[in-house]
Amino acid sequence: MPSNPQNARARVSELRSLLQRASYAYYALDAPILEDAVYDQLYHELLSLEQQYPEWVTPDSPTQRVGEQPAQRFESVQHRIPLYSLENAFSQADLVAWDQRWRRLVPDWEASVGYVAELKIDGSALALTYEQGVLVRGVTRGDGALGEEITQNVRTIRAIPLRLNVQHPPDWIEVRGEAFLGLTIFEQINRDRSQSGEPPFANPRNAAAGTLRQLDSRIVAQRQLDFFAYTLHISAATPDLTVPETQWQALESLQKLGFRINPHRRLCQSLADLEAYYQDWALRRLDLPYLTDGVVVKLNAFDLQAQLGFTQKAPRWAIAWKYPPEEAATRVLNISVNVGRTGAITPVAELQPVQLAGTTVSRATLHNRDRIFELDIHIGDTVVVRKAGEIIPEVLRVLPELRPATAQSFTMPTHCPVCGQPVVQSEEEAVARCVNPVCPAILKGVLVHWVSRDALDIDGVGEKLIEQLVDQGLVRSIADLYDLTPETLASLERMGQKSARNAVSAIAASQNRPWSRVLYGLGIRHVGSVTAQQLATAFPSVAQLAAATPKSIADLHGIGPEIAQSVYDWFQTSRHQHLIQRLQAAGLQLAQKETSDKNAPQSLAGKTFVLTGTLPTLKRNEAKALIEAAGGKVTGSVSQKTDYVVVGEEAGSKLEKAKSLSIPLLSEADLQNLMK
Ligand code: 0OW
Repeated sequence: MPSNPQNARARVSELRSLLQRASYAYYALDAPILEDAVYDQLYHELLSLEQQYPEWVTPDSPTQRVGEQPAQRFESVQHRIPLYSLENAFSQADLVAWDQRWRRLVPDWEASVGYVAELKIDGSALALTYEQGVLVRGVTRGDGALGEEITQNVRTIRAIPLRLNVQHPPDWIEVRGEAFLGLTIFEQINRDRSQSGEPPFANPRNAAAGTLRQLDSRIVAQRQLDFFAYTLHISAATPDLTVPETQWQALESLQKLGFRINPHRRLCQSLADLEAYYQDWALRRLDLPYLTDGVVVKLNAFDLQAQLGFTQKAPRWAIAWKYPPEEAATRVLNISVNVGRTGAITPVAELQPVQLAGTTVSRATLHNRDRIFELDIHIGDTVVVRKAGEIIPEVLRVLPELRPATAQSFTMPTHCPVCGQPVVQSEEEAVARCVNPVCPAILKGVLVHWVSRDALDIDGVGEKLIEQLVDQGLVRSIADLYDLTPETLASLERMGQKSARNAVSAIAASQNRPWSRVLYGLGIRHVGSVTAQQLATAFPSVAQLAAATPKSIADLHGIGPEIAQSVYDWFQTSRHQHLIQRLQAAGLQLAQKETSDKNAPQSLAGKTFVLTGTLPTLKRNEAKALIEAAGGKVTGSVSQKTDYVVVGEEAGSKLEKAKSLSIPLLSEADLQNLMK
């Protein structure tokens, strides 16, 4: 840590430029120059220097990404250049028709024409403005003419540079691209949302759009939005940057400026090339870590684009060649209601099983009463269901012309179907809830959450066993799990002596799970696994957290007032206080253990790992934590930069990829040896 202000000043600008270069390498070049742990260490050094000398903070400092105060609302702003949408093609014939259409408009265009093919990212479009190289505004697409100014949310997206990566930036530049959520983080967000009783997002596109419009940028920061740039408007050339004359050059300039562009683009010389690209990616795209829904075809030459111009809604020189969405029609056999862990009562359509996106779909959530009303869905109706990627199937629409005379309308129950208590229909949310704290359905949900992988991770205690334990009154709270004996369990259906003993020992073993897992397992509303980790670090024991005020919790980085109030209220409830005492008596970890990881040998420093399949003893996130504690890095996809692939049972396409790139394979035991 530098001693005097001069050295400190030099250190601050040195750190800033290194962190900026590291972000550029990581996001724009996909070629990291710093390990995450080193980046974080330097980041925190800069943060503490800026806290020491606040007058030195500049808006483009990497520490200035998350705003502290939620916005009240977003301003509407006019796009300087309309943010057009795209005309759609659904077949090769449509593509040919588009090609003939634009050619008729420029009959004297003799030059050979290049097309740029880009994967169509299924996210939410954004327009970014930079002045003198610094990000000054981020705006949603809106209706194409008017968008919402969401700069403070855009700043939290790590793939979007706060400062352009060139010495001589243009006075003004506008960059457009797609903000999106990767499939892994999307599923984690939905797991967290259903744990905290919020309805899941139907697909990553809605999740991205919804996140961008979040008023609290701390929540946006937790969602880890990503971004691919694809359009560049520039005021004038600079010593670093010529004005691009083609889309291909524009993409290369965007990368040079520090933006992430999709690596799977292809320069095509004919419709046959485009067809080949479209077919190449029809299946390969399903292995990508993000959703795509087509191919965007653009005429490469900007002078040709200028000649063709735009229709009312879209450019004449581009088209979106869509992949057929996974849709199918099927019958609604029944509509039942599911009472979730937090009492949320959600209608579910029981369907005639149908094949969709490679899986058999027999249920689809109907979300809530409003959705039922919108769809006007009846029992017996034929509906169209859709599954984009591995996302939960959704009912798109009813086919009323196929409604049978025997169709029955559905109304939400006024009393909980499980415990009979009246249902509370909150007005601000569309969700109906059972509020009976000892409703068996809620208790089952609480227990399923407690034994789940990211909570206490208790193998051998699944939903079926929990159903029996609750229905037979053997378990009335989480703590009762720790009083179960093998004899009690062996008397239940499908439970032999051996599985009874295994279940009891698995329950006992969960006493060693860390405090953060216990906190997450308690199922406090709005406390997902990430928030639980933060709270457990800031309040290393249950006593400290139980004594905390809403303000001291809300002051934590990234924790909003809503989460803080929910945590505070939970600990005020006597039933919860009693539960904590019983869990303490049962030997659960209600305080942070001193981890030895701090001085774990950095035996894996600089090595990148990919995990695939189910490992014999380590859970996925435990293996990840061990590798990172030893200085290694874990990524989601196999590439040239992967040093090792750790292979478990039922390893998938990542194993094939590793073999094709002849990347060394490790078993869990090999990994443990490597770390010694
Ligand atoms: N989603 C995409 C994508 C893309 C723009 C340029 C002018 C009109 C469309 O991956 N790769 N390229 C473009 O080019 N647009 C895209 O998405 C559009 C933007 C607005 C609606 C779609 O999301």
